[in-house]
Amino acid sequence: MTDLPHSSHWGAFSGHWRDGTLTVRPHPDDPDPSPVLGNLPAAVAHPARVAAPMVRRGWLERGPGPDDRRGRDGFVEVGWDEVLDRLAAELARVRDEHGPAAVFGGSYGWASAGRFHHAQGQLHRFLNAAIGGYAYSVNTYSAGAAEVILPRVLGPFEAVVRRNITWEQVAAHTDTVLAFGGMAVKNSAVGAGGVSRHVEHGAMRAAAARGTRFVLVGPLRDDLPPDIGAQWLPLVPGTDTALMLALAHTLAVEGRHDRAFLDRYCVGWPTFERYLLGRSDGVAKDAAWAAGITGLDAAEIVALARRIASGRTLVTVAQSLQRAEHGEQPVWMGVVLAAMLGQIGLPGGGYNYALGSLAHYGRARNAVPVPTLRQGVNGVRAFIPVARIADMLLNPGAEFDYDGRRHTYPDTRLLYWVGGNPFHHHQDLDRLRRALGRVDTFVVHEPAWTATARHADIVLPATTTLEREDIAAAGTDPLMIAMHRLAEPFGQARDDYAIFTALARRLGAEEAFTEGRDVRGWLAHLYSRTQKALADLGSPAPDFEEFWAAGQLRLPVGDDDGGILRAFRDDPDGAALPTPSGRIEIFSATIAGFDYPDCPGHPAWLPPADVPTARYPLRLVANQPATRLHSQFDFGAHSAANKIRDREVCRLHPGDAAARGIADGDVVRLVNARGACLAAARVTDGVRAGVVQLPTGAWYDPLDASQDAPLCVHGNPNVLTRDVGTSALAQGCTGQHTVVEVERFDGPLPPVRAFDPPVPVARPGG
Ligand code: PGD
Repeated sequence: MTDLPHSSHWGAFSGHWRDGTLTVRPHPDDPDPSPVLGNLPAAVAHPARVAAPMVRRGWLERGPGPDDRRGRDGFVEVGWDEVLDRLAAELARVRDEHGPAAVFGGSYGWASAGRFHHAQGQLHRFLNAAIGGYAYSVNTYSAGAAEVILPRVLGPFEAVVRRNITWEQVAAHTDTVLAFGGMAVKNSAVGAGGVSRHVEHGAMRAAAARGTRFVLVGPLRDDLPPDIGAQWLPLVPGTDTALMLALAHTLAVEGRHDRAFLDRYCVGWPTFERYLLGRSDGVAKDAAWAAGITGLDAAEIVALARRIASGRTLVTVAQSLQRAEHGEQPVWMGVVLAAMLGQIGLPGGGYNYALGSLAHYGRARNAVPVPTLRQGVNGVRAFIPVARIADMLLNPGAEFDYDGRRHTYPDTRLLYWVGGNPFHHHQDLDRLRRALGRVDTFVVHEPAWTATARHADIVLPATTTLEREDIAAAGTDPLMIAMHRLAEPFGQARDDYAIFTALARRLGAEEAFTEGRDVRGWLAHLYSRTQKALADLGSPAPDFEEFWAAGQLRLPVGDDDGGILRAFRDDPDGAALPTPSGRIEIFSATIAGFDYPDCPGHPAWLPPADVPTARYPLRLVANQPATRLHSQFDFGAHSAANKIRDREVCRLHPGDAAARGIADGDVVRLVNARGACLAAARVTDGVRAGVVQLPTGAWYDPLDASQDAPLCVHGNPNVLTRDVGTSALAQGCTGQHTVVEVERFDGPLPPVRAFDPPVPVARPGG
């Protein structure tokens, strides 16, 4: 059978059926396809798929209301008409009795590639059209701290991250890439909306071949590829700000900083310099001071400072660094360090937050807009910083700080989740379980029985992209892909769009939601915006049918002008940045005015509260997985093949393993004050001593859901992580780090049941 084009967040591909099996092939132009494509074929008909609408027995029996049995109750299979009638009635009840702010539709998550069927976009559009809006969330789990601090001190997130340094510039100009947190290829293999060519590893190789020196600062050696000759500085996790300060100190005392740049384009250097040199607090932030915090050698720190001052240097800060306590500080201090070198705005130099953290960064932008689905107007103003979800549910009406203001948590009665997996992305999962017990109704559309679906009251089976038509496109990828349908819907699964259309009909909002279009009608409509922009540019602008038949369309690429981060250097007053002062804010009067002890007016070393103890002596790094995107298709072949005895793999240093009698391949138990999980040990010197690394994404699998803080037998690190914000400024996710003990698990090994679907129970009274 013919190959049909399709796409995913981790790569464009085509699929065809042979002997009843779906075979997936990477896009032929992709020089470095992601092995994660190997997870897709299993999605078509895996037992973990949700086959029919299901309603929690207790919700059917007693109706909406708080219930701590969520996650431990049985599910009753219910027909589509009945479940849609019940859900529409419940949405109307909550809207009428409590107002739309009582519906939380933030529904964070990566969902799937495809501009039309994007799950959150569909949900938001539906809630706006059908009930007048919803309480929402701001920012992301990826970049919660950076999204708030960067616009205040340097420029808009998009300008700093996406429209800044390109990989071509690195390969052509950069002498030293100082990569805090590295630039792991597993992360840049992913880009929301789809990636047609994976270029990052090739660009790093080309740069290294020309002579670029890569310096990896971080506890894990494989956060830069092995074949680019990187220098590895394995510092203590979470101490990058101290290292940056010491580099800055050496630059300052040796007069290697660019005073002219600091005077012309920055504000606050004198105040910061007093702190750096110890004049304001009596502590000089010198290399010896930082050595005691970071575990690095003081002479090595001084040598690194001299090196970065000696040529074109690019400072990058990986997203992971700010997904931690005081996560704003390394992002801001990276800006200050680069400002001291005076190269912000020069090709291949300066500062590019998160270069190498996603496939969108370091690439040229398209010259035409890609299709987007309008979401309508949200009539509700109540919001939360995204990672404060459990706080919101546990403390309705309580006040919280965010970015200089006090806000109030809405009183959530109905929680609606599509395209995300809080039991993957949130921290302190036992607390999340308790928080979910507080709402009246929890609705989830899911292709698969994730733990989130298992905690819902109403579970509606959703199609995957493989089962529907869509358009894949991203603003920094030149290929727009016609995603053809590769499989029939699994069981009774429906598209999110079809589910919302049926609900909108029941709520009298069908026309407002659908605008009279079916799926094909929407795809052609969304495509027409790009088609018109192409025609306006004089580029080939095929009509929708031609695009669909061709399977892809190459979009023209815009000029690489570097945007405001290049242009500011030419301003006659040196004050052209969109910060309050127009300059790079080394000291921010605005942030100082907020008076937050955990985020003062200039970057600073703020010792963390969550540090190793005698009981929990190891530092856990809970980072992004290499074998799947987040938790998606964890049952797929590639993810499964990389587990050991069905468990996620954690890595630890030989010294730490030997001290605990742990051998490579042993099943271990990771434990701390919040919970425990099993994992399989990989013993390696690629991890700093004192550190254990367990990636996110293994589906939460409680041994006994009736217990508090049950053991997760599969290896989900978010049973261990802390549910606290980065600071009062950004309130971002801090899931990257915590402390644990690790011990060999010698008990009988409980089976992994995360992928077994619940067995339907009888209807109450039935
Ligand atoms: P995914 O596994 O991508 O995780 O968290 P996120 O919730 O995005 O979840 C997407 C879900 O959507 C899947 O269950 C999938 O089946 C479902 N889905 C996909 N397509 C569709 C669709 O079309 N319709 C419907 N209804 N459902 C669909 C990711 C988040 O985790 C992120 S972005 C980051 S950066 C964070 N990283 C960390 C971390 O570094 N460390 C820790 N400890 N925790 C983290 N959590 C965060």
